[in-house]
Amino acid sequence: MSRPQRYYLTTPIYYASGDPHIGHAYTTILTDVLARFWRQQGREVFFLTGTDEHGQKMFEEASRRGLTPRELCDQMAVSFRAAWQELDISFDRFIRTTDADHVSVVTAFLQRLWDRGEIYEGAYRGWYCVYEERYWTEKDLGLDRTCPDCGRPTHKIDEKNYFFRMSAYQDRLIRHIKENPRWIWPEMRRNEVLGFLAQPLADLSISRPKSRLPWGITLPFDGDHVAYVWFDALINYLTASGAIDVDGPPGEEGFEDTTGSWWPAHLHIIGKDILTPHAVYWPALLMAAGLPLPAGILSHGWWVLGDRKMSKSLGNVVDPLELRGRFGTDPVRWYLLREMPTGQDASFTADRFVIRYEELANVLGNLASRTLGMTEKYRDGRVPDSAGGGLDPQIAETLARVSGAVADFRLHEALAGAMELARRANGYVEEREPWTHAKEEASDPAQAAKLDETLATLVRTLAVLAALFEPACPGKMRELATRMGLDRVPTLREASAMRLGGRRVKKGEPLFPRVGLSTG
Ligand code: ME8
Repeated sequence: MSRPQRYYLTTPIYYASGDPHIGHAYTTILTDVLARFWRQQGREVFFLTGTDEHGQKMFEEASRRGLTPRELCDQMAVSFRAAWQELDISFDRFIRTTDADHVSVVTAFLQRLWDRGEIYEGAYRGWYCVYEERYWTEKDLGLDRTCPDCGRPTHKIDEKNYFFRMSAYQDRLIRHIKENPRWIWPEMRRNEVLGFLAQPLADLSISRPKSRLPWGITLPFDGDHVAYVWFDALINYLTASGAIDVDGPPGEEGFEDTTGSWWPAHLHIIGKDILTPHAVYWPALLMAAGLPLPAGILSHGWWVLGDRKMSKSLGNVVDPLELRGRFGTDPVRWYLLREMPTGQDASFTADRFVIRYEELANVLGNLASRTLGMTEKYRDGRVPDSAGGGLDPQIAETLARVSGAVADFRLHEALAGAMELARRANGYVEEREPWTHAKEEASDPAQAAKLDETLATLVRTLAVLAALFEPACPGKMRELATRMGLDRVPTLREASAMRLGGRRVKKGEPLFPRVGLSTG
């Protein structure tokens, strides 16, 4: 058998200066849904998420709370992990930038760039936004020298810094983006990066004097400085790939050959706010280190309330765990992925949340109840041994639509395709009217055969739906699989070929109960 293809996919590592919010949840669920679809397709997936724990913001937030930075990031790492567990995120590693292996890889990376003459000492004069952890030049700034991204005041900086010769990679980067049209997705973000690169690219400050910021990874070539938080953060993707073995003999740490590791990543999934670090700084750093580039970047839009980005500082974020407490995990996952066209912005509203919840209850939940209920009522819970091919053309069409949508990262469309099949199956029930066959089967064996065929078709479709909904609704689909007498949710391939005749099914309670529908 050929080795399954390996797919390494990553979320951003989130700042450990605050609790997880709906924006973080969205990116992480998006990545999880993609990971689950890919695993269903038989791909070997490595899914990375984690926390970004260094930097000035972290340092200031800890002191505001009367904690050490270490205490604050320990607390927050627990909080992020708990959130991902409650939201059923199937990550393979949770990396923290304070992890020992990460500190070693960042140190080795810095040393390598230093040895290759990619880093030089200079003076930085400019403006810095602590919240965004970003440098700005005077001409970038908004009114009253505010940050052009978040509108907060910036601070003037005039100090010795080390710089990475990023400008040297401008042409190579432009060529790479032009030659690989799908490297940055969606296309509007690719155009944005090309627009940014049409201006001269400056070198990147990659350090802070410890006298101003003692919290970070010490530069191996100057013990009085720590690495700039973005430099440290981006390298997390390399650390977790296992490509670099800092204890290897000199020259064999893995920088020359990443075979056998997860590097290069298949896809970095990020929000549009952090496109420049991922599509400009990161590939330039990798080029300078002589490492292969990730195969792609998926940059999604923002959840907004009204016309403002949801953000902690604006105080308008919805707590995903609070929603989960009221509606359950899967409806939150479903809403976020079904409602936002992947790549675009979407507005969070309670009304839309309820509409999406009802879609799950009235279409999928209803189909499951009536299919399993009728099998219990008319066949004593035993699935009839009929071909059950009544919806085969619709199933084939749906599988093609869903797999095309997943390949194009249009996950909202993949989920819409799954829901459409459930809707059609409900339509099939109305058309076939199995209850009339049930009434007449005692006197007419032809009616019994029709009823068998209807039930077998519905159960078979339900197995396919369990596989199709599993990426978005893994918990509920595990429950559904159990009621169908299966020991786990089948993969798409298994579900389409499965023989279900003779299996015992159980209707159980509604999958999506009609409770607490008011979000107010
Ligand atoms: O930027 N809508 O961390 P961060 C959708 N540590 N997604 C949102 C969102 C919203 N309103 N708000 C945040 C950092 N996000 C760095 C990353 S990676 C090497 C370092 C999501 O905690 C989105 O994915 O500010 C965005 O890119 C990320 O959270 C920013 O998280």
